[in-house]
Amino acid sequence: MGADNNSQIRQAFYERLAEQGLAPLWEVLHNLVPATPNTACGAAFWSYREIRSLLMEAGDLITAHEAERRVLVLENPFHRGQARITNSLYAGLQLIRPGEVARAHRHTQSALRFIVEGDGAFTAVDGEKAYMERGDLILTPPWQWHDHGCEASEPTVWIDGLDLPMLAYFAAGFAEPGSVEAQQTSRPIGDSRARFGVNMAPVDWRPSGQASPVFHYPYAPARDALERMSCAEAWDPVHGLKMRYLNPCTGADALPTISTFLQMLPKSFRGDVYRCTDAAVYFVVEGNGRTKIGDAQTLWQKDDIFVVPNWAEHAHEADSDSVLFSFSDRVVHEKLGFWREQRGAALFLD
Ligand code: GTQ
Repeated sequence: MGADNNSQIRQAFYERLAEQGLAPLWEVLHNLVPATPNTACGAAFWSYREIRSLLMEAGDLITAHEAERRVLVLENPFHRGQARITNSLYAGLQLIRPGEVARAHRHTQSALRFIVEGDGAFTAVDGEKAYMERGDLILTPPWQWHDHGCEASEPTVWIDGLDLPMLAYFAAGFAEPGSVEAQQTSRPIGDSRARFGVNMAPVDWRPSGQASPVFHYPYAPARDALERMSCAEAWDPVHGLKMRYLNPCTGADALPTISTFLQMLPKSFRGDVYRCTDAAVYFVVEGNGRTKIGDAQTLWQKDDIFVVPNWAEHAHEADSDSVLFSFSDRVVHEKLGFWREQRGAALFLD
């Protein structure tokens, strides 16, 4: 009776506080300062094989011109209606049909493209075109003009990864439409790679800005690097062989807000349990297997997309030689000093 009375008095007090723009911290303290990360993000999975026809249908319903970007957003069911795949990142599948152009624009958000199918589409970034093939990674650093087009006879599909929710959180997004559909190129194809992509840089050049001056990371040399490394059989018990795409001129992550990775898991790999503070989006470039996430497991095969949430205990297993591309906001956690990881088979017993 006394307790009820007390709670009624408190409630009345809270209402008077609210009128003054005040709230009692003690009611929410443990949610605000949780012992371990609290995330709305949950595990999610898309079978490319199952959703491809919907993307092609979108191609019949709307032109790239009308849509500006013809994209099906990969919306995490745990973030329904929020156009995000994790707390901080957006992802989508973009379709460009032969002859189409997705018009030039620029924004302060960083973007990556990872090519799923089609050879012969291009992205132009700040005056330089790159032709894209399956498995290539293309970066659009903040505030750089970019347009996409397809000169091939087959449609091209890629995964878009952007830091849209992050910039929305900071309310720091700016965008500007281009004055033309496709930008004029001012440098030949391969120019940035020639200048910055072979472990050299022009003699008096100094980095300005944080993004990599190389914006096209082709699959073939990355795949070859993993293949060569695999000969040493120094597999990491959690990650197999996992490489991070870097800005070759600074050694930092290739984008200022999104980390990007390519990893190889050999046939029969059974990874140790692991968790880390960044939630990651995975794309299966090659192979098949499963990722155990908490008590559940995600079965994956070539072209599938899945999410491992923040601080979720997980372990990768491969049934055939597999290559996974992934991206996350790890670089931000690291820069700000709160990235954490934990390894070990005991984790699931917590
Ligand atoms: O290609 O610039 O999926 O601005 C979402 C927003 C792609 C792009 C998206 C964008 C883009």
